[in-house]
Amino acid sequence: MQEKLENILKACEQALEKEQNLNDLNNLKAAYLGKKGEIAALMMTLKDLSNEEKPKVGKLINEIKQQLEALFEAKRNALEQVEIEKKLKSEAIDVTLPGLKKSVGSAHLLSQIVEDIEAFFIGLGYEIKDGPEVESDHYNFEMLNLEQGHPARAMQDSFYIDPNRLLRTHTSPVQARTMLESGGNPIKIICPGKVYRRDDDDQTHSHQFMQIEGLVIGEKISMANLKGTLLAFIQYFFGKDRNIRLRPSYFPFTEPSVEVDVYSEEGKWIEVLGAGMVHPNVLKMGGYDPEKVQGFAFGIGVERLGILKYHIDDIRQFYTNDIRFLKQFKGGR
Ligand code: FA5
Repeated sequence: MQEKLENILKACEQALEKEQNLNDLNNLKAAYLGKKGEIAALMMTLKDLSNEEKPKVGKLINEIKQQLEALFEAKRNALEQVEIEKKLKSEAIDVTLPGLKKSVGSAHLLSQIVEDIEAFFIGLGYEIKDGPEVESDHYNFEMLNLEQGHPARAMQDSFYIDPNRLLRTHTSPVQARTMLESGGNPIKIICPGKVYRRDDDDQTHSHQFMQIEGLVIGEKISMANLKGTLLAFIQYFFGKDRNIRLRPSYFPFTEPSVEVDVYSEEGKWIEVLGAGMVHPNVLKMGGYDPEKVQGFAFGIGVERLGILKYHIDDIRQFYTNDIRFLKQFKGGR
């Protein structure tokens, strides 16, 4: 028996030496130490031995069993170590390699301009408002004194979605929405947003552009307030030396109406916005008594201001996403 056991031990040692793989090691362990393994088989033979021999042989088998267990444990540790080292090697990072440069984006020039303008008006106590870009004919035109068939509707060629809905042609519908919301209280808001017109695209026209609407309603509001506000705004935006010119104009929702030009560095007057005193009909439809309160409103063309300030040659530069153009204005956020 002693010899048999030593042979098993030797055979196992040899088999273990060749073993390189943890899975196979488990199979080998089962063959020696498992329920149906060699040691278990020897244990089964104990019952055939005499009472005298039984404890001796039993002890011997147990000793070999313990040795075998120690051998398997040692081999398993060794193989695991090898595996860890392999993994460490394959996952090693060469920290001396040059890193990948991440390019950081920045706010689009139009967003920078809008934020700049918002900052000015917030400073004067205005609130920022929002309105839908898909607007009803009712708010885009009718509430602004432009009933169906009004000839001035032709001034703003529109993209209709169905007979009652269109992409708003200006931010002015927010005037009407805000008046109805405000329940007759004073108003001081601006509303920046996208607007859409069926204009042919050229250097100064785009079918999609941005406006910033302004609306102030209260007691004793006059044209002088409008002019003072716009002059302060233009001088904030362009610098103190700039002047503005108010030309009489026509909008159905303001009376009187003006078009505002800025004196450009090239020595020309350039139109940047439309404005006027809110028409009594518009005040009435919005729930205000034109005998008691007055208001002024304006609609700034954001791209036109940007073109003037940053000497941009073509309005389409704002929308074609040429990275060489955009990179020139990374100064903002
Ligand atoms: C209006 O849209 C009026 N709602 C403005 C207004 C508001 C008047 C409140 C009175 C009271 P107008 O169509 O002129 O007006 O447009 C206003 C500004 O938007 C223009 O001065 C111009 O700067 C800009 N604009 C107009 N059409 C285009 C276009 N196709 N592309 C780029 N900018 C444009």
